[in-house]
Amino acid sequence: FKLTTIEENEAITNRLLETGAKVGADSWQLRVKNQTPHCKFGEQGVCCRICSMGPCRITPKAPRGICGCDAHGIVGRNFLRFTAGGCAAHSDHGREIAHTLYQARPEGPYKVKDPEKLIRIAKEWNIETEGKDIYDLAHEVAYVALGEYGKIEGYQNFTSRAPEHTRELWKKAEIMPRAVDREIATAMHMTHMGNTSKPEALVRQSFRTGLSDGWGGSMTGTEFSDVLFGTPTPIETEANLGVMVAENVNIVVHGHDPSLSELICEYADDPEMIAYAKSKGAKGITVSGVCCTSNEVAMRRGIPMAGNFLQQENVVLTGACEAIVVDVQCIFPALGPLSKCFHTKFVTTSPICQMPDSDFVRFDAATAGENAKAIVKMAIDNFENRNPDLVYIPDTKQKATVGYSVEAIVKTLDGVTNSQVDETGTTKPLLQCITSGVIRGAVAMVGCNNPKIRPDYLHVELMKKMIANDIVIIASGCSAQAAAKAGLMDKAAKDLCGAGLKRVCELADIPPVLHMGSCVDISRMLMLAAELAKDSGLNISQLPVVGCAPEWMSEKAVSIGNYVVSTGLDTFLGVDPYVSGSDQMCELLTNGVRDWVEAAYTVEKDLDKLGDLMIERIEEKRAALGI
Ligand code: NFS
Ligand code: SF4
Repeated sequence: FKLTTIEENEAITNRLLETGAKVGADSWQLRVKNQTPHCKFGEQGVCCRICSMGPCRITPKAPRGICGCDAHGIVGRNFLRFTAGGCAAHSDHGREIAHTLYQARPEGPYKVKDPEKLIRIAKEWNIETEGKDIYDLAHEVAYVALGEYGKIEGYQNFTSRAPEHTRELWKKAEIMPRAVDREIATAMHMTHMGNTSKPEALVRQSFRTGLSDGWGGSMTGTEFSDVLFGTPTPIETEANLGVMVAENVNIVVHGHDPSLSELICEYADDPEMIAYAKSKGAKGITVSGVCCTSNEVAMRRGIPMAGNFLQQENVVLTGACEAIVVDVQCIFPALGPLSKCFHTKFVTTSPICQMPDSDFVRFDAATAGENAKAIVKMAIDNFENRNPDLVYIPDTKQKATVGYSVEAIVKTLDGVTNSQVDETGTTKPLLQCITSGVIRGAVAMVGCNNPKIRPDYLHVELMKKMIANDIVIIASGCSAQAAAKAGLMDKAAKDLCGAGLKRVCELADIPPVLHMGSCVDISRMLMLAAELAKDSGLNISQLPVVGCAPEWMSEKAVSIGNYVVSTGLDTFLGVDPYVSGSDQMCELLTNGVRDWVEAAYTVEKDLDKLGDLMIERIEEKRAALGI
């Protein structure tokens, strides 16, 4: 067993960029050069353009904007707006899923695959379930879920899943999340010209907005995706560009919303479609994915992962991609012009994500079946337009076992310890592994790639360091894909672990890096933390668990960071969230907020220091518990 190294992946990329050069394609690698160095004001967060008296930039000579706002107010407002953007994206995705559930019908295309979970949620929300048709119940629950976005009073329903202590902290700090749309609107209102410029208030609203994402919109996305498409269970798959197959029609799904990709997978598997592909000279159809939509279909169907965020152009550069079909978020507008250099169809499907140089097939829950079929057919018809001289699919790929929902983790670990029978079905076996020290703790590795960091380097190196120190990794998003591509989700990777974690991997038959899904599925990590706290009688902040987004880039990642910290988990970042221009904001985020939520941020760009700090933090928590 051998990991795929960063150098090997870079060699593949370089080879693909040669093809790009041949056809005159642009690439992020070239655009980064044109954009460097970045604007210093922007980097420090001290540029304000929220009114037309500006833009104002803070310098030692000009310490205030025209309205008199100082650096702290400007940095704080920018941070809150960043959060609001992220929360809006995640939460609107969740709303789409709730809307899809609202349209579920027994005859399809959208059905209820996990009725048990639906009933569980209904009971939590005090919705009568007795004697109700499951589809009637689905519509009722979906309707309530949609109402959560604009509820007139009260807090997000899902916050009742958080431990009592955590909710008390939220109430005391006045960050308990109300309606999702309201938190986003409040964020925009507070940051309008002439409103809040006090850092503390801006950070509080950043946290409340983040919490309405994590314990609201994102959790809605995760839970109702499970209801519709099934709660993930462990499944085998593969990762890296080598999953594409030269003889087949290659369809790549990219984006975030599984409503589209699920149906594409379904039709690509249809015997009629496969026969059609064969009639066009292909051997079959291969669907693979990029970014979080890939995580969604990998977790539930074992659909292979072609790559993560910074590999999205690479799938087109193989010359063997008949269609890259996207829904929303993290999609490079570059795919439009790039696809024009090849035969590739760039198919956009959502009114939320419209791009030049794409074929727009408006995807709608009511017509989803026909839409998906038309897209698969479009890809097949495009097979004959390939230029064989441009085709190069690197044969690099790794095996991966994925599908670790909270339910799956609990079930998998049931067998590991000699715990009492009555403790199975809880997180107690996992807790026992942690208390005994066989596992020292856990790191939630999440987030994107960012050209400021060698793609995947921090993700993979930190994970290697953690597992060697008996710290288990739960991963999601592009971080999870980095792990899968490297080989860290192959069960054989247990050999890279310390003796304790290795033993657990053997007993439970799991890889040391557990794929928990997409970025909205970080809500699964919240639920796991809440369960661990309840089952142990500890507060979440006492658990030897931390979060880490070493290569993050998107607004969504900041919203996530805010809800993870607010939930009581220390969070480590490898990229600064444009706050270095205000010492007051830095002090609040890395220290001050600890008084409200018992956790804070750490920003550290050095790989070794970042890893050491996380281990230190985990060991500190253990020492405080006397374990
Ligand atoms: Ni998360 Fe998923 Fe990837 Fe980052 Fe984008 S795909 S929602 S934002 S880049 S991890
Ligand atoms: Fe400048 Fe104030 Fe307007 Fe911002 S709000 S652009 S700091 S005048």
